[in-house]
Amino acid sequence: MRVKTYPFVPLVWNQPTPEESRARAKDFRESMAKRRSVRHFSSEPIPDGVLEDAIACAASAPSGANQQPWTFVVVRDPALKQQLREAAEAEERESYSNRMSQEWLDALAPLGTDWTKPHFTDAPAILVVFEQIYGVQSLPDGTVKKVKHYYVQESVGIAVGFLIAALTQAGIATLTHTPSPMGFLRELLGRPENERAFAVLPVGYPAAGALVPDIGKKPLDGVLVRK
Ligand code: IYR
Repeated sequence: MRVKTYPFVPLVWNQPTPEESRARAKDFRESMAKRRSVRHFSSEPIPDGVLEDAIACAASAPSGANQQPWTFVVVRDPALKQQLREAAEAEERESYSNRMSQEWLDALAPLGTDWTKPHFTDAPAILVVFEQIYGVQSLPDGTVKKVKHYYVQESVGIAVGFLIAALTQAGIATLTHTPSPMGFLRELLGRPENERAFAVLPVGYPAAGALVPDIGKKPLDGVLVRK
């Protein structure tokens, strides 16, 4: 069966002046440069609607064949957050003691991370981003068809970038946390077989007196190649 193209419509495009472009690029760069990964959260709630807007921003990201291979789960229930914490800490404890190589532990040592994950219970909400390894289409005859997804990890990575930028813009702190292995997330959150956890992002305000490591970013000259 031949697949039809979408109808094409005129692009909505408001071109900024060069000065406006420069000013906006600088403003955004400066606000994003202040972002820090936060590991100590207060329980202060997030204003209504902020997470929904941030997730809608993430879900507007480009994706392979516009398949949007992602699901965002927002966990606010304290009992479920506690369960997630216990499961994550059990995996992390095993990873830090037996699964991670000495080289890996040495790479992390300056950041002071360990198996304890208090952010699961301290932050007012936990976002769990799932990648949809394949799509599931229900057919009129009641059967279900698997749909191949393309560039899933790239797409979900871009969406998480949008999510972090949107949260930062809204003044909400987060951490990109990848407990390993992550199978417990699909189980505890009751997600279907075609979904695999991609990242966990606790969200909220930093705890009073929260400390962060005094790290820097590479200078532009170290990451930008001009030809
Ligand atoms: N998942 C572990 C270990 C960890 C790995 C990397 I790479 C980090 O940048 C930070 C931590 C943990 O969350 O502690």
